[in-house]
Amino acid sequence: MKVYGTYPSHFTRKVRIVLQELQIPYEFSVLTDLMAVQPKQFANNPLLQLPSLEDGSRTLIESDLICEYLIEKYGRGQLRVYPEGDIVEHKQRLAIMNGGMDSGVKIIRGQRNGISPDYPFFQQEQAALAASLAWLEKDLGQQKFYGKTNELSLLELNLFCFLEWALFRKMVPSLEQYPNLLAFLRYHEKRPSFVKTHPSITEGV
Ligand SMILES: N[C@@H](CCC(=O)N[C@@H](CS)C(=O)NCC(=O)O)C(=O)O
Repeated sequence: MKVYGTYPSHFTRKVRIVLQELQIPYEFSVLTDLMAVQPKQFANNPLLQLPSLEDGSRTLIESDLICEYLIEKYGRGQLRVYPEGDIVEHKQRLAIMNGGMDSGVKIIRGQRNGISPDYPFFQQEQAALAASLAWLEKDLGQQKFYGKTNELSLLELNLFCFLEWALFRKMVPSLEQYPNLLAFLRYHEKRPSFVKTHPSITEGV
């Protein structure tokens, strides 16, 4: 099993957490030229994005699809894709988390390319990121899990990766204005698979 990505990438981190949780050994190949324009420089991802996963003869892109594939193929019930409950509501949550993370990626790509953050484009992305956090804050309430059985699913994992990345990349100065999200982060932050994959750690798997 081989994962292509970068250490700070929140999308890559989701896959690394699932692999840790399922105790699947893997090789981590770090992509270094993020300005490259050939799919082959992104492990053949035609969208020039990361992560991607190689499992035998199969290559997959899209972090959620990869996580879902791993959980369904290797999970033996340890992790859930979605919690029990209303699947439409869960998919909407996931879309808002991913949308906020995408806004963050656009902002970082602008910075990397030396484009002024004063452009309305980036201000809109920043506003979308903040609005996604506000939506998630209200939706989560005081829950620490989205399902009643307190099992880790793709939703908690996504939210956690989004929040720690937003702080790490200084997309938000703190989570003080989002007390529910802050409490959620504090509740989960000692989980070994989360600790081992913090975006500041740039070695190991
Ligand atoms: N929907 C994709 C999004 C992947 C994505 O945007 N990845 C970022 C890294 S976190 C990326 O490839 N950015 C290109 C870059 O940084 O140049 C997924 O879930 O895998």
